[in-house]
Amino acid sequence: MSAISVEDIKAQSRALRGTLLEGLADQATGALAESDQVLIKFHGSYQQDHRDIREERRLQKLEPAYSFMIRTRTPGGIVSPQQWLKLDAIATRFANRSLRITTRQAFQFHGVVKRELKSTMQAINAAVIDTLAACGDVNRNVMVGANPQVSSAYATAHADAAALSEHLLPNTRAYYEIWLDEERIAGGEDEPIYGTHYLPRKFKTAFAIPPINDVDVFAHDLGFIAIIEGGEVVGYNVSVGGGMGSTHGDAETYPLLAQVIGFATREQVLSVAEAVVTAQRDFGNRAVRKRARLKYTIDDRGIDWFKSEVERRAGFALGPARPFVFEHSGDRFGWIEGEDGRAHLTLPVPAGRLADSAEASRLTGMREIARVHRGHFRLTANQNVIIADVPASQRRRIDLLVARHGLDRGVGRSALALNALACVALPTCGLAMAEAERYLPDFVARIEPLLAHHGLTEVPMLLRLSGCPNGCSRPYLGEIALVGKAPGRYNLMLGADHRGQRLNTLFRENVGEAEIIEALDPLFARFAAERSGQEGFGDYLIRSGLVAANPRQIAVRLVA
Ligand code: SRM
Ligand code: SF4
Repeated sequence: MSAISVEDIKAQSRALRGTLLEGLADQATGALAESDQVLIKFHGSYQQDHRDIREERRLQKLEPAYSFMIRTRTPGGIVSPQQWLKLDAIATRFANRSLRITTRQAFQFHGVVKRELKSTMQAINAAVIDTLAACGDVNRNVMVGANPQVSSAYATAHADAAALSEHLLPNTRAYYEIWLDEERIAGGEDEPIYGTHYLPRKFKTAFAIPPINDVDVFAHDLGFIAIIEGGEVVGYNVSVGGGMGSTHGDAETYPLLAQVIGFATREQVLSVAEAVVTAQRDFGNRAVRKRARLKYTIDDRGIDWFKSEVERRAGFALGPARPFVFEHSGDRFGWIEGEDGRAHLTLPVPAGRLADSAEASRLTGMREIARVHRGHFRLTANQNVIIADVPASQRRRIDLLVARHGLDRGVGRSALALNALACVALPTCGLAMAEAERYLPDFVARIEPLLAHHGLTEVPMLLRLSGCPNGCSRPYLGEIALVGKAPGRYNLMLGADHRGQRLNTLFRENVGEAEIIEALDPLFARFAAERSGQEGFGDYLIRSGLVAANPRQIAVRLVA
């Protein structure tokens, strides 16, 4: 990488402009300058290359097969049918004929070549969706629980999340000049929240709606846990300092769960968020990028210090945290009746990849549904999709399309397969050490006979695969997780709960498939024999002492 630091690149970027315009015009290479590769993230895109053919291209003395990934900013993962059709058309025309639902309720396009990057960005914006701040050292796409029990709570939390996402956007015209050909200004706009250097690192926010923790609220830098009284959201418990990423062999990096620091009313949400963000801006570690996330700022300085810093900046004290209960962090598949008689259909999307294959025509099927659907779509944090707000008269039509295109088919037959997450990993992710998305069907095929043998096919278990320790599928909250170490080799992590409130523990290091299956077999046998009631696999492993609790686990405070 270049000698110039990310901090300098940001500071010298003229509000995120860099030399992106010039780089896009340069047809001699499919790549951008290194500094622009940093800056383009803030615009919602990453330069990648096709890793399956990297070596072949090198031998042919060709530059790597560069292309760009583009990520949307879709707070709460909501899109209309009209938007869906436009995104589908973009995936088909400019990308690799797939729409990828991410673990943060966004869409990703893969395989967009540089000469079509601008047209693709314009097409996305023509769908009234932008990509600004979907990546980069700023507040990213804001998540919202997509599986509400109470529909009015969902609408309120979504409105608050969308307002927050807007409030924390970088204040730059660069995005509009570069991608949408809007009039150029000199740069140097006032950036009141982020300042010239933006945040030390990425920043993530989620809104959870108890009793479902589908967003894994404690995995985020900042969380808002809806407190519902009399059917209305009266405010939120605020959690800070969660994060998943770590680096193999570097004890200075580790996953941590967020801690609840108090209660804020709905009116206080923006002030609290701004106080948390600016405290991290001013105190986050800018010297060591691997230690730059808010979780380390808090771990180094203490939660009490951080809470008072936030209150000082916000100008008010947080209230005492209020009671809440999370029951699970999974999605609820199939039809669910809303309060208003409208229904919502949650469909499984294995590893979030909507594409046409021999097994299911997910891209085509969803396109056909979008053509007739009058409600909206919600992406879930578990990489699935909800066809939301369906009147009774439309249900049969949607059911027929679901059946015709195999949209209700998961990656396997077990409850474990239905709840599985897998990050993208190879071939596009530049950081992948092992397969994840592409390995999921094979691993499920290996583990399902084992589950069947022990009578556990119907028992929900959270399986999470990540191609490296960065943890994009939030693997450290998996009851069973595989974290990539090398091709075909993983760290096997066990013992998280199914509510997103306990981290798992390293159980076997750097093992292949056979050793993973061998390690799980006796644990499944014991679990099947000794399970107490509806106890989860992770809870059982910790209770029985078969797996030791993660020493970094901070008890998630349910009530202050
Ligand atoms: Fe992630 C980097 C994909 C959610 C932690 N993540 C990446 C990159 C951009 C690789 C890179 O930097 O070159 C991956 C692109 C792969 C590709 O080809 O598409 C990538 N991350 C993803 C997605 C698409 C995974 C998925 O299968 O859905 C998710 C996109 C979310 C979105 O819409 O914004 C995604 N990433 C996450 C999550 C989960 C979450 O946020 O809830 C995490 C763990 C939570 C956290 O941030 O602590 C996560 N991604 C990382 C990290 C480690 C950050 C750290 O603190 O160390 C990296 C590497 C980095 O930032 O240096 C990373
Ligand atoms: Fe890539 Fe690692 Fe994230 Fe998977 S966990 S998408 S391999 S960075």
